[in-house]
Amino acid sequence: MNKKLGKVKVLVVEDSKVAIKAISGYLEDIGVHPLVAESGQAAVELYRRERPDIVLLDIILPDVDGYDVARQIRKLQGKDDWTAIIFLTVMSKDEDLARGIEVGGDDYLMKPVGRVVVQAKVSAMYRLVRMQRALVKVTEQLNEANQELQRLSMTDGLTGIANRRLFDDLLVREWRRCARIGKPMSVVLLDVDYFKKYNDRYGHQAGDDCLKVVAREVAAAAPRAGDLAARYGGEEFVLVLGETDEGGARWVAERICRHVLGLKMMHEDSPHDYVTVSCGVCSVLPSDSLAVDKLVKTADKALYLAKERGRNGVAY
Ligand code: GH3
Ligand code: MG
Ligand code: MG
Ligand code: MG
Ligand code: MG
Repeated sequence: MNKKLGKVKVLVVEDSKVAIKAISGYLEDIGVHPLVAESGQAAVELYRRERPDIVLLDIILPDVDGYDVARQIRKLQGKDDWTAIIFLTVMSKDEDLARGIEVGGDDYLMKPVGRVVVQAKVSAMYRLVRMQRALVKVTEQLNEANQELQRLSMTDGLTGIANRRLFDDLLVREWRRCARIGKPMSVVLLDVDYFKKYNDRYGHQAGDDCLKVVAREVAAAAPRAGDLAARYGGEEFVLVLGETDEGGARWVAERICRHVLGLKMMHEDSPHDYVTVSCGVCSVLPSDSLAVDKLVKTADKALYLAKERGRNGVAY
């Protein structure tokens, strides 16, 4: 007896008692205890309840015909419980077979059919069922891996917040959204002050840790759906603030400056004694005639101004 087949769930759909007895006998021989349905309706019910691996399907039945049963099974099955359908019938015309395949059959056997053929066909079909399930599993794993890659491709490795790529993407989307609803939007560019000196004095590792802390502050300032906090590059961060005018953006930027200073991360080579950030703010009412990159360029100019004015502050 083939031990593997002991687990196979086979549904025999057959209205002739004699045929049921014969086919069941062949299956029992190889360790399969079949479910039996004697009408099309009973077959669909049993399929729904038991989700068999293989259906041996007669065509001429007392109620609906086997073609219809096959169609209903194909409609009912999910993508991860594929069932093999083997027609087993006296209908011997080429067209009958073609129709069986067309409605979702995987094989077509003509009665009378002997023990050896039934057993071999069930074995072969079960091999296919297992392969199909393995394929579904691998596909699921691939999908998960893909999603993770997708997530990683948009995440900054050091700080865990969004990276430049996601920023570029979201900026344009937010621009279009705000243009559509006629609301202003803002960009805040942030840059850690005297960060080269910070690295020089405390080391690159401490510099990395400092960037992680600043990133957390920046991210906390972007909690709404249309907001995004991203690492723009190096020790620079950027905030996209949807539906936010200049007043709102300045308020957010000033709060970040206060919070970062309030963290009191020692920076002995800064005139502020602690790590600080400078911010450049730009707000616009997006429209077709205005280019989206103007927003970042203008915020960058404002940032330069904030640096000139002594850092640890906001310019616009
Ligand atoms: P300013 O106040 O004008 O912004 O001066 P700054 O020193 O912060 O600016 P500058 O552009 O001269 O130096 C930026 C420094 O940031 C230099 C670079 O080594 C450092 N940096 C960039 N990315 C990283 C990083 O991922 N980790 C660490 N530790 N340092 C970084
Ligand atoms: Mg029949
Ligand atoms: Mg910089
Ligand atoms: Mg600089
Ligand atoms: Mg800097």
